[in-house]
Amino acid sequence: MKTAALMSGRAKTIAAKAPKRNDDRVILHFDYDCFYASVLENANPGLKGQPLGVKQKSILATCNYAARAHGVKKLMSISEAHKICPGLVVISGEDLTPFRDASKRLWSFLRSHSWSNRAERLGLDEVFLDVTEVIAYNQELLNRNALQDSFFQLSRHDPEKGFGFDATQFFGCVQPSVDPTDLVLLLDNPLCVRLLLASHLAGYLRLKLEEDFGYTSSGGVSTNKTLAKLAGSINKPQNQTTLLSLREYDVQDFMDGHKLRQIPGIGSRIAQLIQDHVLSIKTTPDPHGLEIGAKVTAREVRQFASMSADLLERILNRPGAERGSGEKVWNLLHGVDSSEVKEASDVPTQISIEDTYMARPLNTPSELMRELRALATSLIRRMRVDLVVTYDPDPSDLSSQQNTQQHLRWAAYPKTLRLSTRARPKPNGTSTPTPEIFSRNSRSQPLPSFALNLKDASIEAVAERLASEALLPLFRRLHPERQGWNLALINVCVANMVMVAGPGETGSGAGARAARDIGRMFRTQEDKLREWTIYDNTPVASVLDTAFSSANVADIVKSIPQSEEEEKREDTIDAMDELVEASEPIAVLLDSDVDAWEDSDEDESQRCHLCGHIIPIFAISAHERFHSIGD
Ligand code: TTP
Ligand code: MG
Repeated sequence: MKTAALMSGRAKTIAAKAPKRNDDRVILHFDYDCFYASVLENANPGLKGQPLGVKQKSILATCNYAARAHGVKKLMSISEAHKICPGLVVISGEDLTPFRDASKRLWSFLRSHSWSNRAERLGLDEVFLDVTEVIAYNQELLNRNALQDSFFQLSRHDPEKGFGFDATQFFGCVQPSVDPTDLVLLLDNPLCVRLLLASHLAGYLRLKLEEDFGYTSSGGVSTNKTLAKLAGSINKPQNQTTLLSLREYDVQDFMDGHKLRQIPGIGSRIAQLIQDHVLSIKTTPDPHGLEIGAKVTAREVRQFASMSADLLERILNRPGAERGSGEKVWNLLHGVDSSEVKEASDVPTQISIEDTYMARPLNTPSELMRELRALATSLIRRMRVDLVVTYDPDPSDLSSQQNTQQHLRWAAYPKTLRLSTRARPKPNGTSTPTPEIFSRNSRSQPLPSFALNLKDASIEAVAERLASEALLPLFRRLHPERQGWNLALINVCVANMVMVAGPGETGSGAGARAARDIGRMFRTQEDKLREWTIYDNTPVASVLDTAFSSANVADIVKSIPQSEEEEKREDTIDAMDELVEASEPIAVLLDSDVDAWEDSDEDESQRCHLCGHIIPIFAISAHERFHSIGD
């Protein structure tokens, strides 16, 4: 009685102005353990058990748990790691291909278990899975008289496909913990049954990831993405946690214990504004940024005098702030998150390739052209791997029978090409870079049609043209100076994907027709582009050198006709890109494994404005590159 009274009293204080959480969905979150290191171990099983670090530039992108046992940490410098662990095996992780491939394989397996096809990757090593439907189906099947011998059906059509499990207990950890003797009673609660079933499904899938693919993982089970991700981070590695949200304050207590910045979706800028308000301070811009949002907990913010969604909206109301941020944050503080797990698609939303030049900045035309060519080659190669499919030709189409190359078509094609750069921070008298260290400048234009030519152009030939005819002019618009740009990073990216109907979708021969449609559409586009594209038959390097070394450079650049209309069109594209980026779901802002990074004792560190991780200065470029990894 006493407990019940206490419970209802507490529930009332929370309910006063708390947003309502919808617990109808069941969401699983997976985070593969020391992912890059695991990929390399699987490729070379002899490495298993040895301390292993994965190198990118001069830092460890990650390290396995054997290395972590010696005190080696993610993003540590190689020299520091060797000092701590002389036996550390270090392998290069510069080529992301094996990581992307493994990520896709694991994601494909997981996605096949969402009956609503909702399986969303976050970076390369995290996946959200909406399993609401398969759980509801199995909830109906559960036999209360034989709980210990339950069978989880993975298919509606094949009752034999599934796994046996003991429904008298949860799989893995439960938060808050539950006394097994109470569980039978709790099973009267349908939400508890759903979460229990989901814990077994998560356990089964994690086991399959390990047995069939060789990857251990950490798992979170809850009713929305934020809660599932936070739950999953409680017991790492190789474990899972179900957040049992049966009573309202279970979720509130869980959320209250988190520092503001640990909550996925609350970026460092938002966290700083709220923290300043709650602590009645004005943080002077701190280049280290270590304290942002780390001083106040969700509880302190929530219980702050007159705190509400409206007050948060006022606190966050700054130029460029997104409307509704106050409500979004207020919801997150209460564990409310209605964002959907994105529907799985085989087509990436964008493909982005970049390289960083922290040790040696990029400064001269020949260095620049070499880099643009290399980036363009990787980009075209990636586009052909990710976006091109084979199709059966239309038998009545004689031309297609003569050329096997025509059996390839774009399943989707990007409309926009973007080039971004970041200069090295200017020395400002201190050894610490300013927060602008992360700022990038970019320019976009429609992707030239030749980039989609599959018929008679090699990857290298297309890349060469892309570098000289599109990327170089974009670069000049960003950096009109002849040389000495002092660049730390160049990124090339294609975005705004358009799906192309396949033959199976619209009848025989549609693939070939679709391919012709693309050609037609881009011919029109190329006609427009021709006005301001440099066409020159001289080899690329010399075009560049001439352009940059002759006194007429500025004239050449200026002479590229660029009508007001063109200018406007490009601005619109830039603005559209920004819109696309700005409207990207909070997923891009989600933290991964905040804890492991918070305790970094690096002196020279800075907080990443995207994810809030504390990054040693020397690791910033590699970390930034990590954020830009597309699908
Ligand atoms: P994380 O999930 O942060 O790390 P992890 O999977 O290696 O380790 P954990 O067991 O703690 O989950 O990042 C996933 C992969 O992304 C990681 O294996 C390496 C890569 N990565 C970078 O390359 N640069 C970075 O800055 C970060 C954060 C990750
Ligand atoms: Mg991981």
